[in-house]
Amino acid sequence: MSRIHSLGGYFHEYQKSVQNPEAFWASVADNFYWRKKWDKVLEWNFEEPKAEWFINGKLNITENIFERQLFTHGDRTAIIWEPNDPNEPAEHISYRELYERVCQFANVLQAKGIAKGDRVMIYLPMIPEAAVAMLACARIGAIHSVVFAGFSATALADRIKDCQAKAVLTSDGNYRGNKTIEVKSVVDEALSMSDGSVETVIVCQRTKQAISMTAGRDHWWHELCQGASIEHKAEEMDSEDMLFILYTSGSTGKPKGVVHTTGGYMIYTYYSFKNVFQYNPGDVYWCTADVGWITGHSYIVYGPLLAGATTLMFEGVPTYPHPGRFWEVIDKHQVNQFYTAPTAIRALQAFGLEPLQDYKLSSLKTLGSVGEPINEEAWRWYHDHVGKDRCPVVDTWWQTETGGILISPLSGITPTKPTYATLPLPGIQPVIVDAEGNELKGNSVEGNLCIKFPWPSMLRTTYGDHERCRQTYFATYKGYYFTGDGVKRDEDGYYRILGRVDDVINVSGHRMGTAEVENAINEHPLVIESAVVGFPHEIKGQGIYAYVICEDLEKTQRTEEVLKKEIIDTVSKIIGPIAKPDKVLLVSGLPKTRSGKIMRRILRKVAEGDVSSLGDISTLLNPEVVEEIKTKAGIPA
Ligand code: 7RM
Repeated sequence: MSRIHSLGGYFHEYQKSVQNPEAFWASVADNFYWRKKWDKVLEWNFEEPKAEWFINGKLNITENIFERQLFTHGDRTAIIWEPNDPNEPAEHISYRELYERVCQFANVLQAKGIAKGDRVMIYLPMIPEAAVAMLACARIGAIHSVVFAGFSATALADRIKDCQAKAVLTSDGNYRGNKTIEVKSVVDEALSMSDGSVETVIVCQRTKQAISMTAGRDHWWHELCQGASIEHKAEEMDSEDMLFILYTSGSTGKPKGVVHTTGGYMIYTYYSFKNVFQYNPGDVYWCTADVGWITGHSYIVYGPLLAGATTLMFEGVPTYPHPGRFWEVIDKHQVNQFYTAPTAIRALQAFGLEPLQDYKLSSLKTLGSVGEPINEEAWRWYHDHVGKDRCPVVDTWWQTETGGILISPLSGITPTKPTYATLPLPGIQPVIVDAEGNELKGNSVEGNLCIKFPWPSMLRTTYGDHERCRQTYFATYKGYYFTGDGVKRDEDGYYRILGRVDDVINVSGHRMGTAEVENAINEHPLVIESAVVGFPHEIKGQGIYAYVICEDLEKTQRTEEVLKKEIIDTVSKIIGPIAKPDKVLLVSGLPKTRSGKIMRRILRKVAEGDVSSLGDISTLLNPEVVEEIKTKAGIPA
């Protein structure tokens, strides 16, 4: 179904998808089970913006994962779960078993008064219950919002408040490498900061550490499941009913709740999964992302399960208990498609080839990359040493907002080129525009990446604030969805993503707004003002460089080192450890324009250690501060 088999086939499908998008997507949607078929495929305009797919179609996405497939492959493994500790046994969960666990938990949620349209926060580690929780929400029509379990209490509380969540699903603790992380106490702290919308907390037992349970509010997952039926009739959803909200960073301090709906997201994640990875029945597919990111949603849970695939879920980290763990897991479970992030590749590359030596990796057929631009060296290392020169590397470009992969090679079909995401998937119409929004046609051009026609898994809105969605994505260049990424189209028409052109940084594949980190730094009582920029980092892709103006050090009774550490800890507390600045520079001023805008361009140059082309700084309000910053950063005059 819907599978492309050759490069000619790809061009043919692409043509069809552009000439008649509605007929094209309708034929993909025909593969699914709709309780009621749609009246119209698409209605859209980018002014509001509005995009509606499969209008008046009725369905439930979990019915398409389970009921549609149970007769043909109820016994097939849906999820292989590999725990953090390799000595703990892996779990193999069949489609039938997963179906029963999802139905049972759907009954549990309903018994707790959670109904269609309610928001449910999921703050769980990488255990099968995370997938069960998402699917159970989808089954009853509740809107899930997964928050990465490494985020802080403040970050969790902000998200709970923003969507007025009614329940939180969490665990007692979380194993990560040699650490045990308290998860429940973070939830408790978050709830003490939020405004009472949460009535129910369901706690999954993982580490069995001692935790406190609030009577009436907190319940054990396993206790609620006792006696709950394993049968459940799925709620009927409209194609445009919300499936989930996922918070992501933008260029302002406040994360946005990106909204995805049911029908379009379902067919696009399925279609892109099958074609990009060229998944065949019986293959074992492994994506190393966390379910807290969009990659985990679309390509651990929904896409693979809709395609009847076996998807591996890994609880641990790449280097525990040794830097060969990924390769060990690939051999152990005979993984055929492996999908990870450049930051992980670079981190493992730093250990050399030794950790690879004990493993065959002969099951591998396809390697994937996602999350940030992959540098040529990492691409080659991945291709030559992990793929042993015989596995195509699919460099998949997409975003939380796009819901699924938009630009990528199809494995074994599209000829690859290191660092290139290559060509758009069928149905995707990328355009490159200059700063004024003029479309740059033809090959060998560089500019800002936009998309000019809707696709089924496009974001519909930002939760509770449609105007923000319009402003952020549809107002910069009229008539286009603006991605925020710079891009080059080369002489072959291949796309190479150059990275963000806005104030968003990408640290180890995690997206962060510079303003978000600044706000966190500013929470420290001695901080007056701060400015954050990204700088090239060997492993993380980008590191975080913070310029901070503080109260007079002498009055603070602290050494510079102590103050810097406090600032770093503040960020860790407010956002989470992933947002910790790599470098903090205490300065007396920040370079500003006359209108008071911080000149980040200068700060970026200093952070890179390259001040040869600072440009004209004479228009600055305070040009003298640039010399001070250069000196403090250790750049010779
Ligand atoms: C899937 C995901 C989105 C941003 C995006 C880009 C960057 C993602 C690639 C990439 C170059 C890639 N969603 N990005 N994939 N850059 N090549 N293959 O990562 O919302 O968290 O981030 O990530 O800048 O705009 S995300």
